[in-house]
Amino acid sequence: MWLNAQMLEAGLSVALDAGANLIGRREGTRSSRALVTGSHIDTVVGGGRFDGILGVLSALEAAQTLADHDVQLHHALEIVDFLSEEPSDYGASCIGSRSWAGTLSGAMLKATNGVGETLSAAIDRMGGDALQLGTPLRSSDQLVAYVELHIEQGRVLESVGADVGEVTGIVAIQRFELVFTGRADHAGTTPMLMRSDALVAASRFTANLSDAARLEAGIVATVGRLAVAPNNSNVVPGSVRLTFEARSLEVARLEVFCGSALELARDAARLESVRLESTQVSTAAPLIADARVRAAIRHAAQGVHCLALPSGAGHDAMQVGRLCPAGMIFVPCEGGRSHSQDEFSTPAQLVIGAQVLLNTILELDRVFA
Ligand code: HGY
Ligand code: MN
Ligand code: MN
Repeated sequence: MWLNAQMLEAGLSVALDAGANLIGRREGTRSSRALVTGSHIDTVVGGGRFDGILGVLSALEAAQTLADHDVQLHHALEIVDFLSEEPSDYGASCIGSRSWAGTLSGAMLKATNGVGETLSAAIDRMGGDALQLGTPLRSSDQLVAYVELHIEQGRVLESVGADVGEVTGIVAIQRFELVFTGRADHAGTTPMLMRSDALVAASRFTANLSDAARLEAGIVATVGRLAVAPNNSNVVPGSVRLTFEARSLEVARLEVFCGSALELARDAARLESVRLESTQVSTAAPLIADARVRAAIRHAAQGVHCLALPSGAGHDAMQVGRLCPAGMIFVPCEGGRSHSQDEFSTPAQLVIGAQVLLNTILELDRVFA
C-alpha cells in the first residue's frame, strides 16, 4: 500500500504487528527504545481529510526530513498508523493502540459487526494475529515517549488565534449499548395506551440524557448511533438499539453521570412498558499529558503562538500513554469542524504543526536518556 512504500522510501524498516498496526522504524545510535509518533488513517462515515491522517503524514514527513538531512537520533524512531481509532462496527475504538496497551478485552475481541464477523477475525483479516492480543504487545521498557499531531476538532485555538495547542489531557470516554424491546404492532389499529413503543422510550431517554448533560459543566453526552426495527412507517417500533457515550476529564463525576444515565434509560423503558438491556461497550481512562513531553512541545513551539488546552476528543495517545510518557500537539481547524467533510486546516497551519512535531521529536531525543 502507498503508506508502506512511503515508509520504505523514508529509509524505515516496515512491519505490521499483531494488532495490524503499520510501523515504520529506524534504529537509534545509542538506544533501541523508541520515540513514537503517529495516529490513524481511518475516519468516520462522512468524515474529513485531516482527523488522524494529519498525524500519520506528519510523522512520515518527520522521518523523511531526518533521513534527507542524515540526522541520526540517539533513540529508535517509530512512526505508526494505528488500526481503527474510530469507534468500529465491532463497538470498540482505538483497536490498534489498545492492542499495544493490552486493553482489548475478551468481550471486545468476541464482539461482532453487522454481518457476524468477530473483531478477532477482522484483525486477523487485516494481517494481525488476535491470538497474541491477550497481553500488551508493547512494554514500557521498549518505548521512550509518544507525541501525536492532530487537528483540534474544536474552536479554541482558532478563537484565540493560536498556531498550535499543547494538550494538557484527554477526556475519559465511556460507551454503552442499550436495546429497548417493546412490541411491534399495527400503527393504525393499536390504541395509544396499549402500545409498547421502543422508539418512544429511546427518544425520551435521548432527550433526558442531553438535558442531564447540559446541567453538568465538564461533561458531554451523546446518542450518535440508533437503529429502529422493523423501521416501517406503519408499524409501532418493536425494538431500538442505540449507543450512547459520555466524556469528562473528571473520572469520578463521569462514573456517577453514567450511573444516572442508565437510571434514565430504565425510567424511560418502564414508562413505555418496554424491556431494557444495557451493555458497556468500552471505557477509556483519561490521559494526563506528561510534563516532560509538554515541556518539549513548548520548547519546539518557540516563535509561534502555543496555547495549553485539554482534548474533548479521544485519541490513540490515551492508550499509548498507559505505556510511556505521552503528549499531543494540536493545530487549529476551521470553525472547529471535524467528523465532517467540512474539516479544514490551511497548508500554513499544517506546516507549522509538522515543524513543531519534528522539533518536539528532536527535543525528546535530547531530554530523555
Ligand atoms: O471520537 C473521538 O473523540 C475521536 O475522534 N475518535
Ligand atoms: Mn475522530
Ligand atoms: Mn482522530
